[in-house]
Amino acid sequence: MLNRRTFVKAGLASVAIASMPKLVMAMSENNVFHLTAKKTNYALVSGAANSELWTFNDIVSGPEIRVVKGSEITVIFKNELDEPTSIHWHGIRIDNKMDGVSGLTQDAVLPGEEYIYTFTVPDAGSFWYHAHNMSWSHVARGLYGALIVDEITPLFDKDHDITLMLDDWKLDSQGKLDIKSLGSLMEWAHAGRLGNLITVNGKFRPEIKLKQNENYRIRIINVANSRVSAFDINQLDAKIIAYDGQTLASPRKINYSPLIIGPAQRVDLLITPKKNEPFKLIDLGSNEPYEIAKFIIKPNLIAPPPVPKLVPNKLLEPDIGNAIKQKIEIQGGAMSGMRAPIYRGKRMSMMDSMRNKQVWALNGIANLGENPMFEVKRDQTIIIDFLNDTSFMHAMHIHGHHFKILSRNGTTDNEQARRDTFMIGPESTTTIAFVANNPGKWLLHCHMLEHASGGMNTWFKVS
Ligand SMILES: [Cu+2]
Repeated sequence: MLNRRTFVKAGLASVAIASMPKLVMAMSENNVFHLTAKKTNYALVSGAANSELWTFNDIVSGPEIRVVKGSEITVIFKNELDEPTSIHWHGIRIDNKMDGVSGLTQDAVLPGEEYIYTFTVPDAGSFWYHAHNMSWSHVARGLYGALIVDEITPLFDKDHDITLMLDDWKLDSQGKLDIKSLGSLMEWAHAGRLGNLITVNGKFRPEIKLKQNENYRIRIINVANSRVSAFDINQLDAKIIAYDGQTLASPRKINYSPLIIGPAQRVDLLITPKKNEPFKLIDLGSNEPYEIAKFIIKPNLIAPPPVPKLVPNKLLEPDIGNAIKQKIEIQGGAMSGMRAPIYRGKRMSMMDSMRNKQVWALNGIANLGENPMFEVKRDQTIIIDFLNDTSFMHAMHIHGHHFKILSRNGTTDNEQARRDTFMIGPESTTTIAFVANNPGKWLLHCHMLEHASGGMNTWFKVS
């Protein structure tokens, strides 16, 4: 039986430790970038056979796109794969036409074709881009990259601003990406696709070099299909700078552990190594602690410089008193008593639900219908009450907007964080609010990609 530990051992036995896996920067001229989706042979475990991955520009963790807040960027996308695909710019409060959702805001880009995305990035922060056509397969194969928007005056210089994209790969007994299990009903109806190798920027357990007594912004982006990561950040003496690309007013120490970073979520940490001692980034989200990376500290006997003053983005404050309300019940999956959902306008039989792998639903409906789940007038505040009536945790993502988390399980949320993706546990409730100020057709779905394709996916309209 192959398990995570086998790979950890194989990895350690066969490889020299990977060095600092800095992301490759996307080259641009006047903010024009080129991304080409293609097949790439890549050994995920050193010494193992190559896997056929699908990547942007042949790079595992696609090239990092880095731009300044407020700029307009153009991405010339070419699809050199055999399947249609598209690119979604996760967390960007974007012009709806450019959101990249195949089947809702655009048709998928056919093999051999080109598509041009042009949009403005209104917020400084940590974002990412990924395929949004059959994403359960395309993202699992490697179609993603970081999109980092700098403040007009960057708070940290490039040596002190580090992006770590965490991915979770499912490898077969040869150490190659397990393609056969992609799309299995087992994965779709349970906790999604869970792998056995976690990489950082495409490398297994890298070493990251930091200098003692200097301030670092560490941007953690969870790009896994479904794995929920968790970290004891107090053990790292870290503070939170930002959630999902939205910078806080000041660095925040948390008084709980672990900090959960679910699929598609981002957390920026402030880390200032005080001691000349290495430390590890340990993922506590699995059954056993999993070492993800090791920080190596170079001695540096200076007094730590002051932490730069954080600059939050300007987001509209929800008008709670005049809000409209919507309830969303998350249903289905294994171990649930859900009645077969409505799919493409018809109530399915249980057999059809399994056959179509539509085993999840939002308010009784699996996947996108012709009509939106709800419609909001532009600039209206909406409060959404989510009830998770399933046996699994979910990562609910809203396109085109950031929301405020008002309460969880009836208790006011202390942090009132602005996010684009929130985690909700089994049999739990969460209430969020946002000003629907971005017109268009927007997706609302679980970012555990098997759950989304399996039905936990809907859309709403801002008119
Ligand atoms: Cu889910």
